[in-house]
Amino acid sequence: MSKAKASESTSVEREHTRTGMSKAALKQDFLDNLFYIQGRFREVATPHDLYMAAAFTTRDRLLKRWVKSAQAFKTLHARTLCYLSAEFLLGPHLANNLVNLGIIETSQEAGQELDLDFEAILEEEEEPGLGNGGLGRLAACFMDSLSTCQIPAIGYGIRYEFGIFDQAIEDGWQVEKSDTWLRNGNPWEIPRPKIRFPVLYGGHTEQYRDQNGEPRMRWVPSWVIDGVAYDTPILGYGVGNVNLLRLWKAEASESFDFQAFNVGDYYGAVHAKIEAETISKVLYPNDEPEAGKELRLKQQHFFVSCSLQDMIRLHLNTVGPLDDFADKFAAQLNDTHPALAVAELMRLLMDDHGMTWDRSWEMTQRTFCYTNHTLLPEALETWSVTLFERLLPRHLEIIYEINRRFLDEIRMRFLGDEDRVRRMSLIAEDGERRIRMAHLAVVGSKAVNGVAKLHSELVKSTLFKDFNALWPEKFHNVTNGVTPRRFMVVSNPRLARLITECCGHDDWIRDLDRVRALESHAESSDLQAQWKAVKLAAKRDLTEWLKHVTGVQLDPAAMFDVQAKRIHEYKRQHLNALHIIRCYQELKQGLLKDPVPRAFIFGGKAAPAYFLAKLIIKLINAIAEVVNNDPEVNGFMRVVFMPDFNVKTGQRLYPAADLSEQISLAGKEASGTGNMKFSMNGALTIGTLDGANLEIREAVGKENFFLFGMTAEDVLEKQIEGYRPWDYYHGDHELKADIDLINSGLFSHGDTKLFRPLTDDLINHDPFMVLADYRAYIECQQRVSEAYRDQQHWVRMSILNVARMGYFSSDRAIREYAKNIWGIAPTPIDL
Ligand code: CRA
Repeated sequence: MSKAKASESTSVEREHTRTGMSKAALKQDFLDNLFYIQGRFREVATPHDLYMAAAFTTRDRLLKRWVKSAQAFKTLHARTLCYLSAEFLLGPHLANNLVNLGIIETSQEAGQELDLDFEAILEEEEEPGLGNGGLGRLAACFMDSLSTCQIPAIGYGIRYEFGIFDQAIEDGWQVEKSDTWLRNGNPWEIPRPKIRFPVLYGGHTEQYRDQNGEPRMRWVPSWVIDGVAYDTPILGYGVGNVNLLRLWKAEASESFDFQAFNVGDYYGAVHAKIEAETISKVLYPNDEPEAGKELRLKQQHFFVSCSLQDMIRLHLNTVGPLDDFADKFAAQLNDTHPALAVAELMRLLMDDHGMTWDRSWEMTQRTFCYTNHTLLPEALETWSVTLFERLLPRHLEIIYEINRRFLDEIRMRFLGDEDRVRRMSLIAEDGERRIRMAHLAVVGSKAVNGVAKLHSELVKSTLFKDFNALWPEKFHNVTNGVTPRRFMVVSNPRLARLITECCGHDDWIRDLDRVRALESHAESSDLQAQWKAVKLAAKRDLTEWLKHVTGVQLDPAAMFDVQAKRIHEYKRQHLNALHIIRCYQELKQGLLKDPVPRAFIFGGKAAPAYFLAKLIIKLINAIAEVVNNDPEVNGFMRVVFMPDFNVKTGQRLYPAADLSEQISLAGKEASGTGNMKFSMNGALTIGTLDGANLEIREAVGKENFFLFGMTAEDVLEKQIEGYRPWDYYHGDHELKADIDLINSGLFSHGDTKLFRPLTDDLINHDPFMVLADYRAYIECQQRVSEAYRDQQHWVRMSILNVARMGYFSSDRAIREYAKNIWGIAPTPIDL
């Protein structure tokens, strides 16, 4: 063989090893990566080395698709969606990428041949917990669906060094441990040290005249830091499309002259560097956060500024002049956390790129779209004008000017209606002057949406009533969805196989509407038997794992009744706890003749400073201790609090649930997405008419959903007429007995004060009307137990739930956004 030929064939071989999908190629690349990247061979490799080698082997296969996608998007000038989000709750990458590449089975076989424990390798991965709950996880599902639906997209966010805390339970209390996801390195990200932008803070602004004598503004900051890009490829399922997740890390500025500030002050200079890096250090651990923390505002400005500068750079590099920026990009604001982008884009276009106000404003309004995720007043972000002035003086000027022009428009439209002007202003003037970020987002966006039908209606009729009167065409609904790849195929492979078998194809994975084919088999006793077996196997797996992590032994034959989500009063985990106490009392009193055994399973983190939420966790664990150790009842009921609910542990939970608790007070849960994950895995829902529950119930059929409780309208009425929880407490002796049992000290080793803050709050205030819905909930739970007795009927309902979940795929949500809001068409990538 000639020399040239030999080298050609080795390069083909190498290409094959690094990107080939065959078992042989995977094995070879795995061993190569173990050796050349981890510096280990099989015999001395730690489990973590093996995981890293598997991750790099998978990443090698993503890169080819990534580069292809980037090239295609560049040459085609593809219109691109930028998803701006302070949170991306991604979950482990490895299994998901293997599924999306279509090589999970081949990899399992390759692992077997190399004598590897495949499950143990998957288990090694620490998930990037860069989010709190639903909002962050939604962003991650959307990234998966954007790629799968072949929409060119970039996700922009923050590369927090510490994501959401790890939760441990000690003596029944939540204890927070710091998350260390980066400790052992992150094989999925590629640092881009050259993609770096300065971010300005503080100082003052000044006017000057440009070369043409035009007056312009200049911002003279007192502090500059750099944002550096870290890229993670996001592959779609069964397609060549790879989108980019670009997260920013804060570093001390290279361009800013520290020495000028710290002459001879070496310590001071290093301190400034550390200070700069705190910006991307830690995720704020509050779901639906209370506004007000200075560092949080710094974080918001940080990632928004980097992202917009990056978009402008990309635009100038590919398309050219900035005049058609809004044709190249649509930018989705994931809640108000990135709403500063409205002012920042104005600043960049005017101050850095010399555009006029009018042109900049037109472009800004055509670029942004805004999703609202909550109506809870305490979660609506406002920033004090004083703080703003100190940190972002130029943005404050711009916001004032946006507001001045906007309020002029209102005064013209609604003559003499100063009350309306006050309500709609971007600045709240009652008390300390504050900037209303939601108003900034609405005014600066071309489209605003809620995340479920009911929520979007409430957005229009309550929160943004005045804005809806002004711009009715701006308001939309896009009901949330979740990705069937992670939440069915990855987490529940047995169920996925059964569905594929039953449908005769696996196209449902990319087109979830096609699971409807199951409907016609719902009566088949053969399918029912297999369905039951799949559920039982998942329950066995969970039982074994829970025994291992908590010591609590469940009975896989019992009904698995699960509530897993952030702990919050509005989600009413305490209502669930009251039902458990009711069951306990009835068993103790021998009132139940033939009880249906239940395992009550909870999971969820409480914000570290949220006292009542933490007390609810303690209460659940306290009840668990008594119930699980009482031989009189523990054959019929067990209670377990699964620690550290996150994407990874959630994936163990969803497949094993029989009953999904979605019991928030109507009108409070914007959508919920756990409700969808449970239902897709064959759990039946007990729920209120809240968030997406309404639509789930319509989709699966009213007869296959356990509904109880007040409607959002009832709630409003009750609030107006004056809600008196005290009356419920005294009017329902069982309810009273349940609450009194908590206060008796039975669950707290005789301490009658421990849970008082919770019970007193329920009896006297009960802001989320637990007591008003108690009776309806208890009765509904009795219907659930009755239904569970008839296993054949239950399994049929379970099959129908899955069969009718097509609508709740995040692919559907993304297609709606792409068509109705962004105006972006798919760009398929051929390999
Ligand atoms: N906490 C809502 O409460 C919703 C998600 C995603 C939330 C959930 O009902 O499913 O958003 N809201 O849309 C939120 O984060 C800032 O508001 C959530 O996750």
